[in-house]
Formats: sequence, structure tokens, C-alpha cells
Amino acid sequence: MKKYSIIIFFLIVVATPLFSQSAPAVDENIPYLMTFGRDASTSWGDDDFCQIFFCLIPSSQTEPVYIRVFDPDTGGALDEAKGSLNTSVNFSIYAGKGCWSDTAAQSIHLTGNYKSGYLLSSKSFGADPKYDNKWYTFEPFNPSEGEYVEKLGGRVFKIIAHGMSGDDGNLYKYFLSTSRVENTEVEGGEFFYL
Ligand SMILES: [Ca+2]
Ligand SMILES: [Ca+2]
Ligand SMILES: [Ca+2]
Repeated sequence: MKKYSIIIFFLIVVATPLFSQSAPAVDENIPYLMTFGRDASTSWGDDDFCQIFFCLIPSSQTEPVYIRVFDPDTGGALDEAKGSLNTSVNFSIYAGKGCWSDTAAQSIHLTGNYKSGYLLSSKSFGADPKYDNKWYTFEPFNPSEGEYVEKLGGRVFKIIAHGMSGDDGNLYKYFLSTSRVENTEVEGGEFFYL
């Protein structure tokens, strides 16, 4: 487990945004993100069972975009089982004013209204072969729904992965795509986190 503890520590302590087309970034040399169920021991390195990422969609992108999640389930391939598989992880996407600019959203600590903005889409996954080792694509969303952030030159969305129950580790990754069925880069589109 040591390797994953280091990964998660890295995700939590880095305070300046890192931008990349996918999350984790290819050049980070980390194949997957990891979120534990809320009943897992914090000694594994995940202290809040929650990871927040932001998506930047450049103003030039006016066609709908898709957030895709690889292996959103906790079970089967990739994931770290502890005893029986009993973990549920919720992925939720937020848009609109405040989804980025609210100071609670930009804190590395989960306090206050970090779920700022409005909820666009939400889905929870347990151990489910239907989503195992496969991409799940959230419904398309219109870039104009994101919060416009002038200094970033585009609109921002937020995606929160939250370990709702269980004690297993969910490994997964994100891709921002112009296609529902495959990974096609959004030109200038990026994930970033704090
Ligand atoms: Ca899996
Ligand atoms: Ca378990
Ligand atoms: Ca997984």
C-alpha cells in the first residue's frame, strides 16, 4: 500500500494547480487516482476520502464536452480490496458561478461549501462488472455552463470523487473528451487540482 499512500499524499499537499489533459497527467508517472471508502483506515494516506479536480474548458470550445471515468467501480480489475468488496464511491460534477471561485472550493481542506456551484450530474458506483475496467461517460455538458474565469481563459467545472461507504480503495482516472465513446482531446482543455 505504500506506493498509493505516497500518491495520495502528493495529491493533497501540492498547492499550486497542475494542468493536464487527463488525470492523472501522463507525465506524473502515476497510472491512476485512488479514493478510499470512508470506513478505510486513514493510515493508508487518504485522510478525507475525497478528491476534487477542476476542468478548464477554453473559450474556443463551444461544442458539448464529456467527462469520462475509467474503472469507476470498486472491484474486479485494478482496485484494492480489503476483505469483501463493500465500497461505494460517488462522482459528482458541478458547474456555474462559484464552482471554482468560492474560497471553500479552493481550500485543500474539506470545510464549508466545497460543493459550490450547482450539481450537473452525480453517480455512485459499487462493485459492478458493468463498469469494471471500462470507461463510463457522464452526460454531455455545454461549456457555457462552467464558471467563466478570466485569468484561466475559459470556463471551469468541478468533479468530486467521494468514498461514501466501505473500506476498499477505488482506482480510476479521468479524461476530458469531445466524444461519448472514446477519448478525443478537447483542444486546450485541462484538468487541474490544488
Ligand atoms: Ca475495477
Ligand atoms: Ca471491504
Ligand atoms: Ca476502480
